Amino acid sequence: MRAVKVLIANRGEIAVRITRACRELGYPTVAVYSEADRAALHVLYADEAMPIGPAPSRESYLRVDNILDAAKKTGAEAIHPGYGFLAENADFARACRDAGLIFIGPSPESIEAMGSKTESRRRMQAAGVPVVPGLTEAVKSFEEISAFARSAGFPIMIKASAGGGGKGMRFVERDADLRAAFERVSSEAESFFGDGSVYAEKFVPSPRHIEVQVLGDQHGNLVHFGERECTLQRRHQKVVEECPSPVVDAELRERLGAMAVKAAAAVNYYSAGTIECLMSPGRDFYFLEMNTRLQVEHPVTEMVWGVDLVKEQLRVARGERLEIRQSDLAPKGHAIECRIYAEDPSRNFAPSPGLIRYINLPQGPGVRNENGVYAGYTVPVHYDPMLSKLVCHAADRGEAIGRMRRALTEYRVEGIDTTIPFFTFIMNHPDFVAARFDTGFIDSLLGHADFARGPADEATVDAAITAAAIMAFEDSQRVQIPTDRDSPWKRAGRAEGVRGRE
Ligand code: MV4
Repeated sequence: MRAVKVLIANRGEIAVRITRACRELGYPTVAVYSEADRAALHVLYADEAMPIGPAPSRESYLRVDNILDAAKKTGAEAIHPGYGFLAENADFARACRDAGLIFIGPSPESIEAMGSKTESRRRMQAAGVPVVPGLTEAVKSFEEISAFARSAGFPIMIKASAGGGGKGMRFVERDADLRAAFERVSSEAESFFGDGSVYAEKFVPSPRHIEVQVLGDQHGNLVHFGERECTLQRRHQKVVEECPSPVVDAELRERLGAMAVKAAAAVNYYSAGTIECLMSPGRDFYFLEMNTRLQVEHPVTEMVWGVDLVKEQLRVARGERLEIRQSDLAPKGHAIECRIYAEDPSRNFAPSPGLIRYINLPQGPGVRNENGVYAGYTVPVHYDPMLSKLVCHAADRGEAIGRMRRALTEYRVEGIDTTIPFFTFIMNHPDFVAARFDTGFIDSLLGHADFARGPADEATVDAAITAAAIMAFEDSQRVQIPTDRDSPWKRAGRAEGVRGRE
């Protein structure tokens, strides 16, 4: 098929990642950038680059008119939205289509169907996909929520119909808290999403977040690439993802995959997408929501299942039929991803923007960096502070953890703080190694559990204790490099210490 010029309507590591896939297919690329991103890696890497506005996202990366104008000026024929920004904006997908451009993602209709939590729950229920027990229509009054709580029993979750990813939701444990929670979620939903409608679900205790990768073409063919374990989250932000899940066996994987394909088929899905589920400790799983885009954590699936999801997106966007058959697919090994953020874990993950004076990325067998920065680059304050993703793949989970520990020791960033020490701490935490965790694990470690209560200073104290633990652990791992100024005895002792660790 002839090459098409692709405009990547995103920034950072994912823009670089998409540019790579385009380059491998021989497609010319156009980067777009805000004034703050003039020297960003994705701009340097693309074949062409177009400015789309001032630093604030709402004046640049969210400006549909500026992005379409850049496509027109450069003769781009396709647009890849990446994730975040406009990736799940049905109006943007429609505007691309109306401008005669290929939107590298699903149809606007699929995006819309899955954009409303109540609509998606209704569609899933009709398709025979298990949903979290609860309402499938937005309530019209407090009395409806109260009636639901009485019939279902506490605890419940009140959620915004237009919400997702943890925004606009409240855990309610008792009747006395119900009205306040209902009013809070409604007003937050109105201000966040411009839609104050809410519904309720039965609370699923100690859940795991298990998500299933699907890929469809425009001819009704759909396959799945198994599950990802995304339970390790901090304040609803995924921090460590892995594939496969340590609690899913081949039989459960087959059931999860069948459910995901059925869910995607129910909205005539094509391109890459992810079905998010809650899984109870008893391994019951329930549809939570569908992400109608490529996900941040897609590389762990790619490394285990041997697929390039972005290339597949580019192919199906042009109308090509899937050549992959489900029977050809099987997972191999285990992959773990750590999201490297410009944040200081010893200061409660305070953002740490600024000039990267030096960076050394880990290498070696089974190590993949999805990186969006370089030495000399200044991390801007305007955007999500994720710098890159470190992904390690090995034959099994134990070896993948060991490889991640080794890779993290090689990872050096000078000039700003990063979350690297936090991952060293996690990779050595006995509960992580034993896969003994649920969605509250990280927040409880740091005292921010969504359902925990207690004064803020308790959380700060916990954060300080955790930071001290991270730093103490890091010191214990630090190799003492002998220096000429040291006495020969001290040098000998240190050298012995290093040898002793081998
Ligand atoms: C839930 C739940 C328990 N029961 N719904 C959080 C973000 C959004 N994806 C939905 N979330 C949850 N919904 C019911 N009925 C627990 C969570 C939840 C969670 C889910 C997945 C991963 C991390 C989480 C952290 C806190 C709460």
